[in-house]
Amino acid sequence: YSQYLGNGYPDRNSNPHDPPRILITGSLGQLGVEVARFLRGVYGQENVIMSDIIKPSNEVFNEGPFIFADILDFKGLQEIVVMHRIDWLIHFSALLSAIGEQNVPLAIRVNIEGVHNAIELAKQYKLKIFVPSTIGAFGPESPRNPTPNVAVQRPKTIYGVSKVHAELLGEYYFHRYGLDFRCLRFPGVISSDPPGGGTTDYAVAIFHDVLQTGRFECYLSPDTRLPMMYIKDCLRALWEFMVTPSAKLKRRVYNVTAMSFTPEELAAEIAKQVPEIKVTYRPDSRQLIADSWPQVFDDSAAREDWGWRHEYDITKLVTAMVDDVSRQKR
Ligand code: AKB
Repeated sequence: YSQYLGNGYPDRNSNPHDPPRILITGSLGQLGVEVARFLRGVYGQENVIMSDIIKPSNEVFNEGPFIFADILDFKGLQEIVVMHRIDWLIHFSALLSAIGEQNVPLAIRVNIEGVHNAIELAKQYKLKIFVPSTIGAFGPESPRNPTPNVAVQRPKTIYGVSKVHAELLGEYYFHRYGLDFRCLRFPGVISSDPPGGGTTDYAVAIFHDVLQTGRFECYLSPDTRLPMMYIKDCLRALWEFMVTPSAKLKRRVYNVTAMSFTPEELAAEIAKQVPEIKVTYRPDSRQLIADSWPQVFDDSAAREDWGWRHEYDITKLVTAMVDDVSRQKR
């Protein structure tokens, strides 16, 4: 009857396995597949369980455990944690910045109700929990160049509002219940997997379009500077942060980044490797979002406290992406 006894679940739930058993929610988004591959490489295929409410490709399904999990179904999540003996929860389910504006009620459910469930679940079962935040958790009143770890946060998207909420709720659960909540504010993450519904997505789409057609129409103006990071740096940041002993962390939420560039600068760098590309600019509503976000992200706290170092600058990023996307198209 332990489940009826309030907060205290049996001790065996609080003895994490070695290696940890990890559940990834929303794992078919931009980061999930890559994070699962990375963590399976470290902890073993069977110990990393991908989940989502949509159907995976055969390739993803055959790579390791995949289950259905609806982040809005708390009982279903409890069952998964119990039956799969989960130790870490990596909570990716979220509607991103641009798509969130198109369906605010859904974004509130997925991003806010979803994070309530994830954090409460982690508390009940003593899971270590990672929730990504974003440059989008800042707004026009925040210092934009650079944006320090602690600054005014008045985001103007529902995505940003939900991420500030997640940061604060996670910190609250840490102080109130000792929950091992960890959160990185990521910049735009660039990988060959298609993102969906973000404002920084242009920096991925440009590679696919120019390698296929030689052309790209950018929905941001040429001088829109945003912080960015290559997927390999993102995966390493997440993992290094997760394995840092709690005592070393001076905070639960850290800015991380690798570089900042504008569409024009990225196009110029790509042109060094893919000659005769043509990039045109037609800003749309995503411009307003980008104009309210940090231009340069100050991640010195992550560098000092747990040794964060990026590896990919813009030149290395472009070489890697041209290679990744060309291989995908072959
Ligand atoms: C988005 O553009 O919405 C995301 C992000 C920066 O959080 N990629």
